Amino acid sequence: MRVVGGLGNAGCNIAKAFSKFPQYTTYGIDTNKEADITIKPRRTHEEYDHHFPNLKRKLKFINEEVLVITCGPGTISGGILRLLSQLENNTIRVIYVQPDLTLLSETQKMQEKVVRNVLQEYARSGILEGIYLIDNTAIERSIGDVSIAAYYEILNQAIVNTFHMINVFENSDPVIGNFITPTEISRIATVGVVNLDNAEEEENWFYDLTSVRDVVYYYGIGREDLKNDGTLFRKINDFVKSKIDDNVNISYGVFETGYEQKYCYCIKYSSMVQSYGELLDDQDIS
Ligand SMILES: Nc1nc2c(ncn2[C@@H]2O[C@H](COP(=O)(O)OP(=O)(O)OP(=O)(O)O)[C@@H](O)[C@H]2O)c(=O)[nH]1
Ligand SMILES: [Mg+2]
Repeated sequence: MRVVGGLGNAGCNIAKAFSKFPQYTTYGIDTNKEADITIKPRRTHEEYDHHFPNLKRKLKFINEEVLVITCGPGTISGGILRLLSQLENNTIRVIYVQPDLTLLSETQKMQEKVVRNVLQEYARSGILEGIYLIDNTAIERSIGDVSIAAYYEILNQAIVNTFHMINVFENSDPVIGNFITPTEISRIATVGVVNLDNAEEEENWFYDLTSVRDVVYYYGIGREDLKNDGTLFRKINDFVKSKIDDNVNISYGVFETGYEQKYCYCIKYSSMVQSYGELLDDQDIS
């Protein structure tokens, strides 16, 4: 994931938060002047879809790993498919931010549902390499109390730190691990963090994903602990084994980090469109 593009306010804020890491080139696309790429405001979702500007001159890269971030209820998210089509010669993954649905207007609810479903279908059909669903309310629960002033900033930091560390681990060799190659590609995913501080490990997922097929745990452990902590391997093994279930493949990897603190990030995959409490449509029955 070398290029990160955000569409709309939430997308731009999260893309910008990625820029603290030197590995990413980020682009925020929005209607305000402060955005990296400013586009003309439109009144409706449909107008953004029909009149989305050609940004190919600004987004000139090809064959890159691109991560696109957007939040469904926003009117500007109506342009997401046009934006994706302009990035077609890249490997594209999307982070879809689902906000608190109870606080949305009817129009926003409809827009949110359309964008969430279409993006998941794009992932299922392979146009997208994958989609990561994240739910603001779930992230908030995983963090605990969040002050109002710094609310989105704290959420966004949790999001980018988690994706960045998983990205780093996915591109490193584990010290030890059992990565299982999934039998079928599941392109709908979410991420989470395991709290290792408590006696009982606590998993905090950023989305309540259903029909899960594969779960991967990435442990980041400091060099000293890797050398000296004799109980660690058993603890990790016990935890991973406790997750085994007939329907789910469980993999893990232990990676060396330069930090003293231990980390565990996780990712889980499903091949089913997540309908979030809506009645099943045809697309959900496969
Ligand atoms: N995680 C996260 N969510 C945000 C952030 N900012 C806004 N949101 C959520 O995103 C939803 C969509 O709001 P915006 O991102 O402001 O909308 P937009 O994409 O700019 O779309 P417009 O309606 O065209 O302005 C809101 O319901 C907020 O809950 C952010 O920085 N981080
Ligand atoms: Mg906006």
